[in-house]
Amino acid sequence: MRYTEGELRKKLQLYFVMGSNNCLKDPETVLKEAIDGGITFFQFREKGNGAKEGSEKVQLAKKLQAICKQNGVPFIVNDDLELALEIDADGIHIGQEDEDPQKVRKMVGDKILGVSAHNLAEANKAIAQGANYLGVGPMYETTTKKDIREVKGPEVIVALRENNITIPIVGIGGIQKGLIKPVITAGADGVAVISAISSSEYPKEAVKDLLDEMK
Ligand code: TZP
Ligand code: MG
Repeated sequence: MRYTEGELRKKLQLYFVMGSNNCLKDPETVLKEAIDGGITFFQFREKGNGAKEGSEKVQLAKKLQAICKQNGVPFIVNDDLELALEIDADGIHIGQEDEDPQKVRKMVGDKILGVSAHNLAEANKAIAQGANYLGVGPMYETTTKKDIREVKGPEVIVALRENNITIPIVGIGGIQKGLIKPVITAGADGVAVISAISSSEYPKEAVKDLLDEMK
């Protein structure tokens, strides 16, 4: 990996996940404002209704990647291994229904590999297969992703930590202003959010509010 585990832990503090259809405004503007507010990690997740495909998706990815690069924010691609390799992203994030992490690890070399996990068995398997961090959720109810698993709350992170899962963890799903503390207290290194930032009229202020809660 291009970061030490300790460095990655810090970078994962406020992880903004976004695609064009999550945004109220132009995605580049949203990302720039979110970076001004202080996000520490970014995932390009272009999927669902009206999501860009083919060359349009690649073009948008490149624009957002350039913004991240200028600002020292790691740029991760959701699912799309081909895209992650083509544009030389900093990493890739995959879910349980996606490609096998072991295969992805072989393809991406020392890039950051994030894997979604919902329980101890999935977490242990992901780690054995080369995950650098885990996305654990859904923490709370959300309407942003339709095919979500049962909401288990921050307790699932407590259970992972009690069972010797020590790699970096971010909580995800329904995390909004006022809901961050329980996720961090449970043992997460950070939180991953979509709508708390992307659906705000003022992404910069939204980010600052979220960061304030981590103090
Ligand atoms: N994975 C689990 S829940 C979720 C993803 C991508 C959606 C998170 O979106 P929001 O708006 O932060 O609830
Ligand atoms: Mg996926």
